[in-house]
Amino acid sequence: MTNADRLWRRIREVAEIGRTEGGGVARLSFTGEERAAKDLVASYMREAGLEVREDAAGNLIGRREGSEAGGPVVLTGSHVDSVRNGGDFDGPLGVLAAVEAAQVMHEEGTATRRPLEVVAFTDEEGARFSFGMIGSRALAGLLGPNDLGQTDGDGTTVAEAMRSYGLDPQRIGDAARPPGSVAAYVELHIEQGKVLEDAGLPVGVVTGIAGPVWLRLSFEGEAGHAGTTPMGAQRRDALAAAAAVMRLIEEEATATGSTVGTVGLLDLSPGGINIIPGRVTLSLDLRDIDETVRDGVESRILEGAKEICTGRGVGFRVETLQRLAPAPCSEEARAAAWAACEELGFEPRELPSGAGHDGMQLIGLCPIGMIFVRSRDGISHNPAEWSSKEDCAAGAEVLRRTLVTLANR
Ligand code: HGY
Ligand code: MN
Ligand code: MN
Repeated sequence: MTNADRLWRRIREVAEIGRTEGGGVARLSFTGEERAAKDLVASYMREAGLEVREDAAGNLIGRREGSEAGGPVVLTGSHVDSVRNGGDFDGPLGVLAAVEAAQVMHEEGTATRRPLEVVAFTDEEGARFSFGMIGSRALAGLLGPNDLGQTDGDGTTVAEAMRSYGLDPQRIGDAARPPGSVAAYVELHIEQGKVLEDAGLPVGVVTGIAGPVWLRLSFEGEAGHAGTTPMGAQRRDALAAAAAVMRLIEEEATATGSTVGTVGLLDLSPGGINIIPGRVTLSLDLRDIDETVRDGVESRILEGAKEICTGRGVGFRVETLQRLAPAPCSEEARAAAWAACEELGFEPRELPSGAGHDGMQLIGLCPIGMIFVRSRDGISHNPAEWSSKEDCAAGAEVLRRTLVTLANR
């Protein structure tokens, strides 16, 4: 059985790496904080009897051999990078529960037919480059040396950050796993919503992952004197145009009842209390579990934005930063997790994931599964993010039993 105290101690230890003043965590990709967290997790992996290495994308991997030599591996894990002022559980819970599962198998001498690999993926969040899931994209063979030009706020590219971290971006293709080499990927993660809390349940089985589209919207107006420029046609106020588009985003996303639209980043220039904003860029994160619904909302927003900007004499440009299809969890993984919940006396509950996860990148490589742990008040990407020790241990035990089932298929 899962050692709840050991799992909880490790969660607390990792959470102290990159602690922010506000009590959150900041571990951006290819920084010292992500490096320190991976080094600590590597020490836990060795305690769990795993063979530890890092691949060409910086994914930290701990391997446990199966009774059958070779053959496809069952992969499990999550990430240890975070958003800029995130919580203690988003990512590390999945990595540490996977290490715990492997350690219990090691201690109890549980033989599995297939090998098991525990992974801490590089840069799931995309907080530094607005281009996330770098490690899982690379492992799925979706990234080459020419795909690493995205820049962070200081203008550093992914490739440059990799080099400073000791990786060779030219070799990122070496992280790719051959087709057929992975039997399944299963991740434990906090729900980051309120479904399980409202149902009074500690764990849930994920049916699928909503697909995010990330866009950068640019508005080109004309900086001008706030005092001498009359309201109306003479003003080409980029921020006023952007505000009208933000209102449209909220209206169109709300209208479907299932889509979510968020403007998380806003930048304006030149910036001054008495200057009409000349230039604005916004980020748009648009998601739905149904890709057709999501893309319909996207096209209505972009059509409306063009009309708004034309009417205001403001230029409008769109860049797509990432576009991911919703990813369904496999029947096999869902059934294995459902059975594990029943064995443990938890009422099985299925639910979709509004948040994106690394499994979305692996869906072309192998079937995926996800298990959720209850989040207090549904809060995440926030220092107040919290899951109880009991719920974390319950999720880890459901994960372990699910992994054993899939590794003996
Ligand atoms: O953005 C997401 O949904 C995830 O937390 N990376
Ligand atoms: Mn996460
Ligand atoms: Mn997250």
